Amino acid sequence: MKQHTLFVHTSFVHTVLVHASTGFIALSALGLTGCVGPDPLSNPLAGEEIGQAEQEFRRQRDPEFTVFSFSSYVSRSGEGPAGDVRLDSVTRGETTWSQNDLQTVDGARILVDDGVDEARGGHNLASGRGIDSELDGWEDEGPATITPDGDDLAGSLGNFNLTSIVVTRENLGTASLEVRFEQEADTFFFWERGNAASLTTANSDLLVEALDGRGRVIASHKLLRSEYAPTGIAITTWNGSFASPSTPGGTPPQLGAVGLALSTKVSRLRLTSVQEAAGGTIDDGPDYKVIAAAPARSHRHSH
Ligand SMILES: [Ca+2]
Ligand SMILES: [Ca+2]
Ligand SMILES: [Ca+2]
Repeated sequence: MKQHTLFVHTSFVHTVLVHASTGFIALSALGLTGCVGPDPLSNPLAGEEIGQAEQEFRRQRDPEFTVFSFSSYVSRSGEGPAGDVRLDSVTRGETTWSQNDLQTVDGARILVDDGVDEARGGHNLASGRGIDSELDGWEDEGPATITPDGDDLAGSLGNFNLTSIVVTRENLGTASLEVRFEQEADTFFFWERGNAASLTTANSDLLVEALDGRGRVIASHKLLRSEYAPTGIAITTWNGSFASPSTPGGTPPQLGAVGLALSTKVSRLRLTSVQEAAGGTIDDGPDYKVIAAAPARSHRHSH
């Protein structure tokens, strides 16, 4: 269990400060009288009030992810269908984030990648980019490699090119990547690529965990393939070993998109998928991009 400490003001201000991992959170109106709480023996309502306070306390203390849908606005150079796909903005309801309001991944490290690709080499994680994206100057992209390190995968995610993604193959094993943003954020935009059997949207699941400053998990949500909405954005992927679509001129897969809002701010996420034998967990190797809102924009800019 997480430890917490209550500090009760000795003044008449009815405020309790909770020392949580995210700092001091003020909870007000807890029904405390002066500096001392009500005596449960002499006040039959006190237990109920404390129960409400406890609920309020828990609601404030345990951050949660909420799923939301958003629209993606992209542009291409016109070089060709296998080139760059640059994200220019996203909208959620009445709120728009342009590139200046967003932040891409600043660092990444591979925590676990114990699958083995017997046929092609490497493990499950790969760094992919549009087949012709390097020839296309419309937007930067990361490397193409089936033996990436954390910096390679940070390079995959550290740009606005939606063809530049972390690819996960489907060999038995666990693939877990920690990504870091320069500034804390509470709004995250995810895209996931389908394949030949699921052209129009996501076909993989991904466990998303929010980490606090100590690296503890403070919230988690398993993003299911069914939670993504089709974007109509087709991409190609080359990872240095094989391509999607697998044959030249084949129909390229499209991206699904889904957002996660967190009730607090973090700068680190842990992204994990598992592939087990039939009957176990089968996340089917998520191929993803994640971009965060820049913090100043997260709570305003409705217009
Ligand atoms: Ca490019
Ligand atoms: Ca996929
Ligand atoms: Ca995959």
